[in-house]
Amino acid sequence: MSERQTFYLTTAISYPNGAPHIGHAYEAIASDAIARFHRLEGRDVFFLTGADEHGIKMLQTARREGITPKELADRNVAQFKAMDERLNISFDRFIRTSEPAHHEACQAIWEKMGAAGDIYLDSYAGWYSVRDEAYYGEEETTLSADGQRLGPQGTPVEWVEESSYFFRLSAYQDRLLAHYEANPDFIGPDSRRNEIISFVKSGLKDLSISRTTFDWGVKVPGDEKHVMYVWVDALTNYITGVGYPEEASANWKFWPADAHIIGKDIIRFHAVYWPAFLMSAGLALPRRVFAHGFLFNRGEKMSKSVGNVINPFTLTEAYGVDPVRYFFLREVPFGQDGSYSHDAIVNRINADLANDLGNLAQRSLSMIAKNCEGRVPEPAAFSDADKTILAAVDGLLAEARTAMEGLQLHAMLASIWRVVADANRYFASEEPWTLRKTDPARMATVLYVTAEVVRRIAVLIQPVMPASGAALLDALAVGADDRTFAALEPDRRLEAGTPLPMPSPVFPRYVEQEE
Ligand code: ME8
Repeated sequence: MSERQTFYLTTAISYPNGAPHIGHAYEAIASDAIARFHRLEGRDVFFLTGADEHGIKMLQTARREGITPKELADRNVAQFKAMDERLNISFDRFIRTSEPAHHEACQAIWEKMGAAGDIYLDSYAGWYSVRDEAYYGEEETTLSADGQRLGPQGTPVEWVEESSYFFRLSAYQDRLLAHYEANPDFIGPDSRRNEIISFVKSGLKDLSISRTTFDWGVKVPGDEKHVMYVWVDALTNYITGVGYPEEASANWKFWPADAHIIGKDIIRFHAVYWPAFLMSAGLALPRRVFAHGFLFNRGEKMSKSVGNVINPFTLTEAYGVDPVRYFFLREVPFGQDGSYSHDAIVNRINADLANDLGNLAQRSLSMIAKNCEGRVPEPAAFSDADKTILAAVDGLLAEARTAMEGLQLHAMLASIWRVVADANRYFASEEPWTLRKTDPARMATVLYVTAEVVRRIAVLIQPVMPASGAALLDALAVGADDRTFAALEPDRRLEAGTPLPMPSPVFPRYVEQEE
């Protein structure tokens, strides 16, 4: 038997210096939908997420709160894990950079880069932003009205001088550009790819990769006064996560990653530094780095029940987990910025979920319960209208695959809902409630076709709405083994005569709370 194809997906690892916010939830949801999609394809998926616990930012927050950075991390990591659980995030491993195995991996990759001649000791002086954990050239900084020097992200910078190890990033400029050229999908979306190419073309300076002013981090092997720059440590999580440096470990087969999903603010670290480190260490490069956009609350007042603080917990409490997952992935073109508001979320819930898909399922299934002895009806020969809607729904898997290939999650959902709309028009124009009296055999066929459309759509929405997809499949008595994309092969249809449970609505309307 041939090995199943592997698929390795990662999120960024979050800074646990505060509670998780909507941006973290968004990244987790999108990545989870991608991981679930590939599992439904039958692939051997490894999905990594985690926490980035080192660096001066953690140290400073901990000091302010009068606790150790480890205590701070422990407290917030529990919140991140609770968020993942709430959002139904199906990660295979939650990595923490404070784990000993991770320290070992960082030291191993450091030694490889050193052995390649890419690390040297010097001293560093420059404009440092604590907030960004990055040094900037003078030309990248500006002076604010009150005389504060600011980095390119608008954060305060200060002049810092210290002894530091450097990574010979300048030596990788041509190799990086050649890699971008040869692998057009390496960086996505295209706007980010162009941004990175022009950044690299403008010239790369060697990178300061150690610090001596604090010790909360991974020690530099052989020179323990230094801890590694937090980004060397953070990026390495992607290989620690699959067993590095033990290349004999069972999970190393997953490397290189198929996709690193990150936000647009950290694309440079992932598309420039990380591949250079990997080249230096003689390791394979990830196949793709994809930057999603930022989410903003457009300042619209959310409803009272949601409260003023819009965090992932209050949001899912108010609207439900699957509707929130659907909203973010449908509303925001993946790779672009997006915004959310109470009205926009309620509109998606009521229009797309309750009215379009919810009603289609509930109306057809309750007619079957009442008029077909609660069994999948026996269809007669298909009319042209039946064939047209079946062809449309049969074609969705191919469309979803194409969309997923480009990580266009919103396009996948748009295709599915285009067919949901077609199916509603089909149902309305066939009028099965009239056929009940005039032509019961034809009614049975229309209900069969509609139920088959619902089955296929239920399979396809599982990556985005796992619980709702499962509930629809339960309502159609689809067995646990028949819920993958293999069940969407052209010859697979609902089996007539299968007894069905009493249907209950899967997508309730959102009703405004009395204020
Ligand atoms: O950057 N909308 O951690 P982090 C969407 N530890 N995404 C957002 C967002 C928003 N408003 N705000 C942040 C770090 N993000 C590093 C990563 S990876 C080796 C190390 C995204 O907690 C952000 O772009 O600040 C990043 O991908 C993720 O949330 C974690 O951000």
